[in-house]
Amino acid sequence: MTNPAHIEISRIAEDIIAMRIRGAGEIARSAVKALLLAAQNSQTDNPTDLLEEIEETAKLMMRTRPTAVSLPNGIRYVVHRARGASRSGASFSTLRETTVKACNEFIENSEMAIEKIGEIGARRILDGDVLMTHCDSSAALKVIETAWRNGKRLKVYVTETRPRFQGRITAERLGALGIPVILIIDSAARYFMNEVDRVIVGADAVSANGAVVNKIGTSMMALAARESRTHFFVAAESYKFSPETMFGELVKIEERDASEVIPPSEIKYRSISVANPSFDVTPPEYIDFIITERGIIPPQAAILLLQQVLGVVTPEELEEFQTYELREEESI
Ligand code: RUB
Repeated sequence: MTNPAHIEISRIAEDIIAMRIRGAGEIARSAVKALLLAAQNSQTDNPTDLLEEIEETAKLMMRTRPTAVSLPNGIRYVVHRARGASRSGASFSTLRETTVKACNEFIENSEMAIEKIGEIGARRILDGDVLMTHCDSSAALKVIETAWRNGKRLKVYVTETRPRFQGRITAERLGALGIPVILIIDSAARYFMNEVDRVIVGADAVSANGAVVNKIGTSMMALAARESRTHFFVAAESYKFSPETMFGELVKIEERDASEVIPPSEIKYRSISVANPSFDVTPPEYIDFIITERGIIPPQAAILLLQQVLGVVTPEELEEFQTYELREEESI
């Protein structure tokens, strides 16, 4: 690789894999940033070669982490436009401009979406609320932060989120704003649930039936919330909704390395193995509503959001939307 941008692009891919870049929204923005780097720093002057470089970068990003649907959605947002320009005979500079514009648009829209979710979601948080959250979600935190900045007094239970302890990041972020935080172990969620008014979490993917894929442990928290009649909210930008699930595909749940759970040297017997799924699925009936940048929807309306926002209504249109085989087995 002679182009210095390629080094930066590989670094982004490695950082996503190693979770130095993490959280569904940030993963998508970083992958799109890689496409931006590829377009801006291309050393060719030929539109066909440029499109190839963009698609190669897209494929590299698609191989990083499988669950966050924001990643393929963000990549498609850009590649779809680049391909369209290329099909209509765009010159090198037009193709580059179109791609750069699409990348910037996606990144800006996604940042604006989080702000909007904060604004909308904060209206559903009441003064004096006791909240609970899991993992580290920018969208969920924005709701809490906005409510707090609007003068609502809050207390937030934050689960540490084994095995990677993203809950510590959340505790730090909320703590830095002066919000009272109680850091608890994951298995203490039910113990405290009766005290909690609202649980708010983020999402890596929302399927067409309104099921939410989020950090492992979310569904257990939803179960405990339902049992104690505690509201359960999800904060998710519309680019986390999965068009593939409209046509029967399942969201792939990432299985991470066993060493995240226990060092292999500490496993004494060969009959012991470790399972480390990184996400789980919360069924729609456990979710009160999903806060999107377009408004609050019941989870059952996920299908409508997919149809309206993404304009995907038939398998043929999905194929067009997919733009190319990004989801081939070896890439995820
Ligand atoms: C992060 C996680 C977050 C969602 C939403 O998992 O499950 O709740 O990605 O985050 P990981 P955001 O740490 O494995 O990436 O709202 O920031 O997109």
